[in-house]
Amino acid sequence: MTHTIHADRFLSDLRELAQIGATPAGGVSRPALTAVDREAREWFRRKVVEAGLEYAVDGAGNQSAILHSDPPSPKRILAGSHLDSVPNGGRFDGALGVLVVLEALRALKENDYSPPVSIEAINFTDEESAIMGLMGSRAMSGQLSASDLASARLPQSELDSRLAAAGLSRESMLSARRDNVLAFVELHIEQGTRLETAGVPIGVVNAIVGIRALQVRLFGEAAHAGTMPMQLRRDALWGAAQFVLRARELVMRQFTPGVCNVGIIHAEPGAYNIVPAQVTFALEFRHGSEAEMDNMQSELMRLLDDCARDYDLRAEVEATPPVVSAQMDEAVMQAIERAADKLGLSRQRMLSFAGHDTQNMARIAPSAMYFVPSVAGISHNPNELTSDADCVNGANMMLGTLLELTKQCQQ
Ligand code: HGY
Ligand code: MN
Ligand code: MN
Repeated sequence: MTHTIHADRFLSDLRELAQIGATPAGGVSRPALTAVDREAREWFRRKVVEAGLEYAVDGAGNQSAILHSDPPSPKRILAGSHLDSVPNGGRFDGALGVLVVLEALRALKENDYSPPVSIEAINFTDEESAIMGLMGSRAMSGQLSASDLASARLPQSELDSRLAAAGLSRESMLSARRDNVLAFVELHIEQGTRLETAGVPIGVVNAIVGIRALQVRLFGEAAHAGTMPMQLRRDALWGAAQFVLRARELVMRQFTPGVCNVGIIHAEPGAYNIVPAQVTFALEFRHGSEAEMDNMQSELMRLLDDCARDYDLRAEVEATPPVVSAQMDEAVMQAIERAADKLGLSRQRMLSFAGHDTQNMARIAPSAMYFVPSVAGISHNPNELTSDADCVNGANMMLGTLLELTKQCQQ
């Protein structure tokens, strides 16, 4: 049986979904469990029901579209990604990975294909860091704790209201662990330039970096910005600014290919004429090796102490839940590679510097993922773009990979 997806329908769904939370510059803004993310989730539920697939949602809000075996198998093959986005992000990050599975399951169902095991398309809750990042897959893999929720990246009252609005609770979040996953696979845009530069249409991910995120506070002293002599100031922003630039130098000099980022910074009390008394910033760093991440963390904290001392400041650091690096499963990678070979698509193995739900799923099932190219590597930006041809490749690859995985599960 030759299966192919319905490219027009698939691309039309991708465009339709991009209207939900659309931004003027052509991207999307769908922060996890806000009204616009809930609108996207409802859109997905309607598409699942229209396709005649079974719809389900777990205690963490992870949505499923299920193509059942006959009879429905207790163990399942899962595949998916996320519909939430970063603020002012692109319309492909996550969304493409959910829709390719929905389209693959629709095509299989329309071909009256009855899989040997039930197959689920998944939309994971809060993959981006609106709440904590990778929250839905953290819950499904049994790693989510009450303390993770207590150290979420938004006020606790906002967390509770977003959960309640989605029909969830802290208790339900902690009940979502699954132990019936036979294999997991995810398609994602590369969000980098390696595939485009190499002219290769498929990247087979063999490992995903670990990510650590710290909230840093530097405390100095508010003073009059006109009368306080420069040499007597305890300016918290001077310490923060020096840290940000020296952290960049340290990581580029000592920890390549690791990376670091300060994506949020806030000075208080925040006035033209007051020396900043306190600065809060979000520090994130990534590496493929946990041991190197440990070294990065101790060197960055040493640097922070030096910068605090230079301006007579006090530093406080609060960790948010880390994401551990993950190796991908060889058999699942080979299933992806067989699918690429059958489609005549060249491929290369590569490390992912973006975090993905797959690295959590790898804790409970053989997992792997594959990339399609991003134009100019642009992502987390409304100009994010993947060509229609590469999107259709991604969908046909998902169909082929799922067929390879069901064969593997029969053996
Ligand atoms: O930040 C990441 O790597 C992913 O986009 N959540
Ligand atoms: Mn992202
Ligand atoms: Mn993503």
